[in-house]
Amino acid sequence: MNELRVDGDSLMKLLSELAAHGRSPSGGWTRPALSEADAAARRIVIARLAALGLEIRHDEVGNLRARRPGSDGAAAPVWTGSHLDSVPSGGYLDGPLGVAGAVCALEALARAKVKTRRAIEVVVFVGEEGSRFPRGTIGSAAVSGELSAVEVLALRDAEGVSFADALAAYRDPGAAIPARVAPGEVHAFVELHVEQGGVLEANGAQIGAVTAIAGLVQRAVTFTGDANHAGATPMHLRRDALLAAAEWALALERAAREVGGGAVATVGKLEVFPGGKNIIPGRVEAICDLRAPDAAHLDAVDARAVAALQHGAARRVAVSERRLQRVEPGAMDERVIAAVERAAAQVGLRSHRMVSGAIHDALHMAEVTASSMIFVPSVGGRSHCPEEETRPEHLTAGATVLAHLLLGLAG
Ligand code: HGY
Ligand code: MN
Ligand code: MN
Repeated sequence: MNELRVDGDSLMKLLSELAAHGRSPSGGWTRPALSEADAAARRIVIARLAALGLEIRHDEVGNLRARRPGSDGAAAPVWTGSHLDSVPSGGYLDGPLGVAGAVCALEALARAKVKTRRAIEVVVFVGEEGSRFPRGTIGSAAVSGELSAVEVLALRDAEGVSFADALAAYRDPGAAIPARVAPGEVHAFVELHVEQGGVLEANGAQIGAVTAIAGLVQRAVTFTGDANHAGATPMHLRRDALLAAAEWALALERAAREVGGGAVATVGKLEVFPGGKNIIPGRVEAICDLRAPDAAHLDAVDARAVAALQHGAARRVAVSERRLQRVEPGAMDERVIAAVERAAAQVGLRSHRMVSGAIHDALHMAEVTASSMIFVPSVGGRSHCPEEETRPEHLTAGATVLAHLLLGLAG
């Protein structure tokens, strides 16, 4: 059914409508989970899906669940979707492409007058980025059961606002359905997403078929020294919290390079207190983000990160740390990976099998159903920054592959 094609203009128009919410004065997009910008973008998606006649529901943690019925009501549905929340000053495609692509893929199925045997559900997962609340992939972790709804609703942001109170921003009408999905309740899951790296560009491929997703550990560390006068305190008397943190960050870089196997380490968030230009830093709050494609390398880089905290002692700086999150790496399902490759071939596109270094909701969905992802190339391999971009023809190609894949999986 080669006439099954997504309308590229409609996809770009929907992406720009979503991008109108959450523009950041510092450039890019800042759309925290459950913020008014997040809720506004979600209402646009609801309107488009309702116009297609889908049954619109929401679950107890705020995941949106829009259902296109199939001819066999007893058959487990196929799910597709992604997230709308962003990192601070991020891009406009990370998340929204998977949501807008799903909307446009279902519009293409409707235009082609396709009735599938299985229902298809479009899911907008809440709080994937972990930028507002202490952890990420919140909505999909509630679906897989890694988090209970009670645990999610009790999460608090930096201002002390509970997830439960923030959820009111969505103003979802009616009763919520349970978030937890048991294995077998969903036939398959597929997420369309920008690659966020440079592998597809380097291989000249338009479509990525994701075989596995890296795991992650995030730790919050506090370095406590002495705030003191920058001019009157001799170097040998200092307990400089920032220098201890700096040595730790450099030790993390060494650890990732030496552990290898695709391990990476980042200190993306670091705050200096009291923060005066003429005060020796008394306290530093830092968060590290460690990733690896398999548990052994993730354990190795995490162990090195914890061991490197002893740098503080050499400077008489006290160090305390707590783990914020650990997400296990996960393999995607061969049946769905092959279906991605078939769908790409159906529309004449070259696909490339690859591992995702970024975390996605598909990682939790893989715990309850056969899952994989469709990647499209990121220009210059850039993401989580205002420069995030993908060529329109690749965006449309990815959504068209999704339409063919959904038709194939839903039967
Ligand atoms: O951090 C990640 O990999 C994803 O963007 N949340
Ligand atoms: Mn992201
Ligand atoms: Mn994402």
